[in-house]
Amino acid sequence: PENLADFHGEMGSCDTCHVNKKGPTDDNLTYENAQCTSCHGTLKEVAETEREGIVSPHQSHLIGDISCTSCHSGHEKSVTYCDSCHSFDYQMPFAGKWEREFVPVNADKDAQDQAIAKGAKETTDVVVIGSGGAGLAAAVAARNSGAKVILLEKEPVPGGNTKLAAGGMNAAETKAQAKLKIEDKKQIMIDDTMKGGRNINDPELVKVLANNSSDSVDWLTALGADLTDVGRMGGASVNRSHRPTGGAGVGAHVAQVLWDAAVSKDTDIRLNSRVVRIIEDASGKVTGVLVKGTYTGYYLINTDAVVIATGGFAKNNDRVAKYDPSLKGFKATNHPGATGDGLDVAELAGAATKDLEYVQAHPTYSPVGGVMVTEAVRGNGAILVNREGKRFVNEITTRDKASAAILAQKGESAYLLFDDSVRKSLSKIEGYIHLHIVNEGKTLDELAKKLSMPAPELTKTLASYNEFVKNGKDAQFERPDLPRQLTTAPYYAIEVAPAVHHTMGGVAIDTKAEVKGKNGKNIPGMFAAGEITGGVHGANRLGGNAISDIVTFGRIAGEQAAKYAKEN
Ligand code: FAD
Ligand code: MEZ
Repeated sequence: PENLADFHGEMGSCDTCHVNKKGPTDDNLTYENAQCTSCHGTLKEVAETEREGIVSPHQSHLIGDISCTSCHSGHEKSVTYCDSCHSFDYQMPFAGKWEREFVPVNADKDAQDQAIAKGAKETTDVVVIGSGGAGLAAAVAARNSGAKVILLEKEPVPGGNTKLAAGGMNAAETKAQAKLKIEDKKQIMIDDTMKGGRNINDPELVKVLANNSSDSVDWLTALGADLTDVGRMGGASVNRSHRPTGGAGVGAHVAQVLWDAAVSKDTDIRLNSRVVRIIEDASGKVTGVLVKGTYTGYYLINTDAVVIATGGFAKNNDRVAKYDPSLKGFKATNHPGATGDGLDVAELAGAATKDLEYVQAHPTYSPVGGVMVTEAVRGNGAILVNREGKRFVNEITTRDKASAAILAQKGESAYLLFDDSVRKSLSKIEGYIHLHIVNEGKTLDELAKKLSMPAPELTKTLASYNEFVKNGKDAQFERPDLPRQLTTAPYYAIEVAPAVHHTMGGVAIDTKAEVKGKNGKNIPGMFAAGEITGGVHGANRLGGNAISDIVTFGRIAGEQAAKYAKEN
């Protein structure tokens, strides 16, 4: 047999997997996945049978109930979804290689036109496109406002980039900050955001971001989130990045909380469902969306309003390089769906865009692990050293500056260096240890030897850095926050290099998340939120501001879309 379907076919007939011979009845493959688990057990049960010590493919940071068919495709070669970021050597039956080709949204125009001509079989109040944090927050908010919502996600797994977010969610004047006696002001968050964005941000959007940030933390907390650990991110004047107790990754947690809320509110969520066109009437008002279901093909949904929450395009290097040629060939920290389809769909429907030329590299990506190493490691005290064992930059400067400084070092990479006290301060680090990307030395000399670095130079660097911490002043690079001396063995180092991380530009919106048209007028019924939009972050986003952005503007977009649907 060539694939799982042939293999199962030898044991039974098509009804081993399908409810009828015609194949799948929905794009979530609800029936088919239930058949997998009825024979093989749940993901958790399968994980329990795996060897200890391996990175389990059945236990991960992915959210929701991950479908077996995300990897084990029936009629094609199976692929390891994790390989879209990492590179694991899993032994999987009938395995193929992870490969993706970007298919433009308007590639199949004739078939699309035919599906539109057939008309819609269903009608809803609000369609949300994308199941990342912005889309899920919009769906929950729209459901709370009484709207009927269909949420469409093109990937087989939900959560977009949101599920990968690590370091935290920025918010000012929060209860958690007050408890930790951190003095912060919304105005300082506004000032930091504008400065980090080189002052080209839309100031009205930045005000909405900062002024609603603590409300958004409260909103998530009321849904069950734990955002009580507060740390520092690059470019921030104070500690305002909120994450779960102990320093666990913020994104998988927030995405899971929003997912659970959306599911509990009976949102109609459809995976493997790519929106390829937004339909408007002759006056330019939104009337529907055209969907390509991976299994069910093209179909039309009539809707009063649409929320575009399709994220950015950092994983699409051709598109990135078009806007910033210096990033050609760079790896990306993003999930495989961050290709920019939503931008194409919005532009084809007349949306205006802004700031597309600003693409951000994250300074600390591990090329070995295929994973971004969170800024929170530096925020909690790690330093950056080059191959000569020397520091070369203020480690918590903004990302554009830190990335440029790393690229200027020999080998165009550097080492993120920390001690056991930093490890203990941030549970996210355990994930990097689990992925085998961390070098460890019982002494600094041992670590230097492992890294082929001059030990005396590394020792001198640490001694002078620890002296700066003691004196409360970094006399070398003016690092503003010096959380702890690095004196507790063992010592650790991760090789890091910049990778494309965030696309600041996108669809132009106003403070109500309404999309502005190329003609200068808002497009009736079209809303957008999250990384698909431009204007909030200016030329350079501050770490921690995206999760804040997607929750605040996601909620606004959902509420406004529901209100619009009720009134129209
Ligand atoms: P996403 O979460 O990317 O969701 C968009 C969804 O839309 C995707 O699932 C995508 O598949 C889907 N989609 C796209 N096109 C279509 C289509 N045509 N039809 C249907 N579906 C479609 N920010 C912070 O503030 N703090 C952090 O700690 C942090 N850490 C990060 C770590 C990593 C590794 C990465 C990659 C990013 C991090 N960010 C962080 C940035 C932040 O996670 C993202 O900017 C944010 O989550 C984007 O949310 P979103 O909902 O706009 O988009
Ligand atoms: O906002 C981000 O992208 C972020 C904080 C990432 C990280 O380093 O954790």
